[in-house]
Amino acid sequence: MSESQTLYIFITGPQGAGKSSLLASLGGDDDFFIDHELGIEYRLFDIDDSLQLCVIAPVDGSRFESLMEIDPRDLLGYILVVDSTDPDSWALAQMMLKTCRGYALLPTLVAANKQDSPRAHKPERLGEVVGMDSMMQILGLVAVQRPSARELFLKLLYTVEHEMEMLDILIARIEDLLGSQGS
Ligand SMILES: Nc1nc2c(ncn2[C@@H]2O[C@H](COP(=O)(O)OP(=O)(O)OP(=O)(O)O)[C@@H](O)[C@H]2O)c(=O)[nH]1
Ligand SMILES: [Mg+2]
Repeated sequence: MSESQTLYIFITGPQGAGKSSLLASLGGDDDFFIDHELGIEYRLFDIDDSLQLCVIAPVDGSRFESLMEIDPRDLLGYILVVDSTDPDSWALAQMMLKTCRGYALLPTLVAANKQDSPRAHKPERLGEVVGMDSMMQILGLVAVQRPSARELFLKLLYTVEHEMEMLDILIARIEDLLGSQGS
């Protein structure tokens, strides 16, 4: 019998950015868990008998033990939630992102949250400050609104899929090239 596997998406971001709101908006109460001992909040999606997707956020956003506990091979990517109304928090957000991507360089979505607020800066402005890198995208978010949360979450999954497709194309091309070079 094959063992069941859990894949992870890690949510990070400064205090009050909207991490818990995002997790809450991604489904109902039944699949949402808070583990006070481990200091994590997470949501589980049962994909089938052998696969689960766990979307996880530390209760204290400045702690990364829960990330380091995850085998990088089981990590699909990151969501950095940032308060678009609070530029003072953006430098910290940038450091948090560096910590994650230093652990494992993976697809990353920067969520410029609270776009419903009149004080919100545009996602592009946040992108200029946090800095855009490979496998990174920025998207506006209203974490307290379910459709917005869902769209953002799917966007990360599409980004992961895109990266995998790129690798498939690369492997096929290299196989071709090496094959045509003769023995
Ligand atoms: N207007 C608005 N308020 C939001 C949005 N997302 C979150 N908030 C509010 O911002 C506050 C902080 O949101 P949380 O989801 O608790 O943020 P957090 O990142 O989990 O914060 P900590 O757990 O303290 O690190 C709450 O009062 C939310 O209701 C949003 O999209 N728009
Ligand atoms: Mg929280």
